[in-house]
Amino acid sequence: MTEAWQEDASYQPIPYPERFDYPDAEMIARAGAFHAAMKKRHTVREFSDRPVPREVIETCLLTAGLAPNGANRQPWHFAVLGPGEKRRLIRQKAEAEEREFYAGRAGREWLDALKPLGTDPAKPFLETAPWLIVVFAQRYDLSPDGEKRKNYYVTESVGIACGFLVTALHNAGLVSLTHTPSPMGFLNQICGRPENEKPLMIVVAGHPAADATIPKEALNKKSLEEMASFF
Ligand code: IYR
Repeated sequence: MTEAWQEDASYQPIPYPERFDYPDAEMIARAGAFHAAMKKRHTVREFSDRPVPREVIETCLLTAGLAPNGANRQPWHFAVLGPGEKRRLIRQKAEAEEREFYAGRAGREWLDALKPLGTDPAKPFLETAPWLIVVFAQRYDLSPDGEKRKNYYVTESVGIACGFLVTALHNAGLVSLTHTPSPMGFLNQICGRPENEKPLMIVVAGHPAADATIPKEALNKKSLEEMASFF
């Protein structure tokens, strides 16, 4: 007997559009070349105000939108802000939260963990960098008549999209910072986003300041033995 889940007209398989079939040696070389390229990616906290064409950001967002995701619901929204008044407000609100966080709300253990990164409540990059991308996760869809439709694996999906975005920005020659003021509910109001969307992070994008630094700690990466096991 055919069960309902075995057959559905909405399922229309098409041939896999692209075959690579690289020889093993070429795969190994390509994997190594990509690792070397990604090893040059570093989170930066000091941004230049040098402008970046909007088209670069648009294309990187299209790349983010290619991320694998739950039931292909693509449960993300990117609110993109160039310099302006909204950015001043975001900085004000974020720094107010961060001052409390660093003054003790985080707790001793968390603050100790952050010491090697040298972070503090000052977030000038929220105004300096040419672009802020506020990433929202759509916990459910809302139809115009207010009906809710559930989304799936929302945090995982949007997290992967952020990974694609950060990788695409790096590939374009830009630097980024994934910034997470906490709590960040104020972002809904400033970006005019509905209640079904939860801000997940701000991706700050641009060029590094001339005197930009990275914490030495950032070079401390786990070895393969430390982070993987093969069976
Ligand atoms: N959101 C704070 C604190 C912070 C937390 C973690 I975990 C970091 O990896 C970095 C910073 C801030 O932006 O300063």
